[in-house]
Amino acid sequence: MSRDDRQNKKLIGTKEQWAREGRGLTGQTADPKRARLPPGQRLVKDFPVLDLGPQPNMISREWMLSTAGQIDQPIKWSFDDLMAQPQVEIVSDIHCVTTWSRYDNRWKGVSAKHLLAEVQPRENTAFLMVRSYDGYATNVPLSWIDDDDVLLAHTWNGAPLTREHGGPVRLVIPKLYFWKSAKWIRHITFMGGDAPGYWEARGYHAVGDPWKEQRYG
Ligand SMILES: Nc1nc2c(c(=O)[nH]1)N[C@H]1C(S)=C(S)[C@@H](COP(=O)(O)O)O[C@H]1N2
Ligand SMILES: [Mo]
Repeated sequence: MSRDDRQNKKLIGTKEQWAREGRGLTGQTADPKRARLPPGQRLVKDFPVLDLGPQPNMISREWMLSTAGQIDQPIKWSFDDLMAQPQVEIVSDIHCVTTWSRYDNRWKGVSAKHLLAEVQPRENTAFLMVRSYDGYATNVPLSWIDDDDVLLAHTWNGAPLTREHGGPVRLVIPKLYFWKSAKWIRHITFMGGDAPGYWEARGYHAVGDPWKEQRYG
């Protein structure tokens, strides 16, 4: 195993340990309309990189997003297809379960509302499983995706999203802990029932609302 592999394994092991210990929990909740910084979080100015280690080196020409499951109109978008959709710009905050938060990130991309309008989820859709090119997966309730600030983002602070932060395209769900914001997004399955993703199978919360401190469980 390489030095990088050993370090990645250590980081994943540490996060699993945190879930067992309930690390970071203050036992408090807050009202997002009144408290910009959720309980137990601290503000950072840099932009930390967190993932499982292997970062797909994908040029936009090779990128594809597909959808399946409980929808009437599955889509398959290339990067050009994505750029041909209506584009929006959203400034939002990041809250990572490892307790760092970063304010005022300017994302540009296609809104999740637009994607939902295109694929037309069926009545019984309740959860999405989002899958990535590095093998990562995370589950998100449809109600949290169906929000004006949720984006398929290709640009951060005026520049193309870098590889380490999930470029060419990542999901951004500002009102949930950042592990729900899948980098290098590849596929979305619309599901009637819930199922755990990578971290959810390792003790992390199915929803992950930072103001309710839904870190684990
Ligand atoms: N594909 C993929 N997406 C991912 C991850 C990952 O390992 N693979 N890690 C998640 C976690 S735990 C966090 S905190 C954020 C980190 O995003 P950043 O590296 O841009 O800060 O990405 C999330 N999305
Ligand atoms: Mo994270």
